[in-house]
Amino acid sequence: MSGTLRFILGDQLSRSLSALRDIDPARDVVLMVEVAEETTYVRHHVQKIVLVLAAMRHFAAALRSEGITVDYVTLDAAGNTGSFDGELQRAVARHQPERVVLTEPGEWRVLTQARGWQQALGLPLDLREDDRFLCSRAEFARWMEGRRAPRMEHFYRDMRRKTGWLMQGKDPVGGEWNYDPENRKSLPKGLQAPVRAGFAPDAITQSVMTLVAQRCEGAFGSLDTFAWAVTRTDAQGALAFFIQHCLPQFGDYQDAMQAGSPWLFHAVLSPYLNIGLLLPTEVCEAALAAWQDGSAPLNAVEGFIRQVLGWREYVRGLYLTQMPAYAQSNFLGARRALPAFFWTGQTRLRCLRETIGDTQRHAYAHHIQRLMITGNFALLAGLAPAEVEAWYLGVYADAFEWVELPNTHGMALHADGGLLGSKPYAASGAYIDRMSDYCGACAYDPKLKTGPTACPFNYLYWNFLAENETQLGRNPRLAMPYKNLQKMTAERRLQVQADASRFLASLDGVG
Ligand code: DLZ
Ligand code: SF4
Repeated sequence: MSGTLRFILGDQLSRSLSALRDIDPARDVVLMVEVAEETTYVRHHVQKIVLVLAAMRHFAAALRSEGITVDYVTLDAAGNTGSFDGELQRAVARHQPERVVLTEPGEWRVLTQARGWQQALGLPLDLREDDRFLCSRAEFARWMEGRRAPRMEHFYRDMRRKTGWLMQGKDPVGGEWNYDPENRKSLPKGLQAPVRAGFAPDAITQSVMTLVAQRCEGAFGSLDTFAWAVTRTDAQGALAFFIQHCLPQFGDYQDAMQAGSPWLFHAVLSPYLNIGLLLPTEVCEAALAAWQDGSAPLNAVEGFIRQVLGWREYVRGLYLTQMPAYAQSNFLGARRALPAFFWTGQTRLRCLRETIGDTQRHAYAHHIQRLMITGNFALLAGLAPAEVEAWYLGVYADAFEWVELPNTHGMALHADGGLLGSKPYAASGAYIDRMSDYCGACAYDPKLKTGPTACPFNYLYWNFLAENETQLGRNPRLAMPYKNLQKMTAERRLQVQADASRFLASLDGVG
């Protein structure tokens, strides 16, 4: 072959991808490979594996229907070496291309591998920027220059100015940049979230399900509830559903939690954005159009735009500029092993049982469940960041390290010492009781502060503050809780410590 080998990874399923832009169907070959290494580098949810592989197969079919030659290696293909390195080597031997083109992998682990491919293959490698993001790598690096305490809110405002989204001249529409204070309502009794039908697996997806069930025995979670979109058309359907049925109330109930309802009014578009079936610009433009035609209020649309234009771009920028050192920090010195119930869901703490149950059933939990239930628990219990991060990276359909790591390591665990968030998101049972319906049917009582039936989040919260006083005591955003800790009687402090020690010591046994 005298053309180019274009290697497309499982989260690069966009027709506008930089590696496909100048394709010559007469001379070039697209390479896509299903490899065991990508399914096992962390223990994955079985639905995440199926989502990626089924979407890859559908994307390959769409390229072929355009007349593009796709060399597609399935997980069970004879001779499959099980790794990107091995499969690229084999494909180069098969096709003898002039060069290889690849869009930069999103995960540091794979980017590092890719940087070695030119030498390993003895061929020119054109490693192109992933320009599906709204802020380029260089633009973010420039934005970071000279900032000692970078903050998402400042970045977000600059991105609003750059795109002109929700702007009136130099000012934000409505007078505020951020409507978060309006977005913290608990769910009124009787309010029903929209029913999501999901997408029934077609023959291609079903064959992936059979293959994955056979080959990925150690994977987590259930497969019989698989209902993800695996094509761009269906992902666009999911976007339309969100805009019409969920966006109007998305803002109001963004922080609310309800047993058995991981979706509520959330977009649930992150898996599609993160594997490339949808692009950030189109989802933002759809939300803006809903605001313009009056079908969704400003607090909802601004909240959504902030997630995609602000937060998503910001965490990626931080990841790219801070790796690989970022993953190594452990500001609070947290060392406890991940309790087994993160994998089984078997715990008496109902909020955790429900959140982990949602995760098992759907490879999804919404961001407040991830931050304020599992994340908050991991923070308060002092779980080792690397173990918690591997869990989040594996179990969520939308988790790729560039987005998962800053959210877990930085925002949830404060392991980066405050680079991402200015304070740890620590909360006691009162917050969970206010924002959810979990506590009513729990074995523990959120109103009790100490003793065997007290909500563990209550004493773990004070124990966490006491144990981390050296690191956190001077944080101005924690001034109030530390003042309250100081006011606590010695007797109460001892009780908190005793309750916390008993609970933590028995984590795997009693939970
Ligand atoms: C997540 C995933 C899985 C489970 N399997 C594959 C695969 O077999 N082939 C592939 O190209 N990509 C897969 N992926 C997505 C990759 O892990 C993802 O592209 C890289 O981590 C990005 O750096
Ligand atoms: Fe969770 Fe505590 Fe409420 Fe139980 S009482 S659901 S452990 S917050």
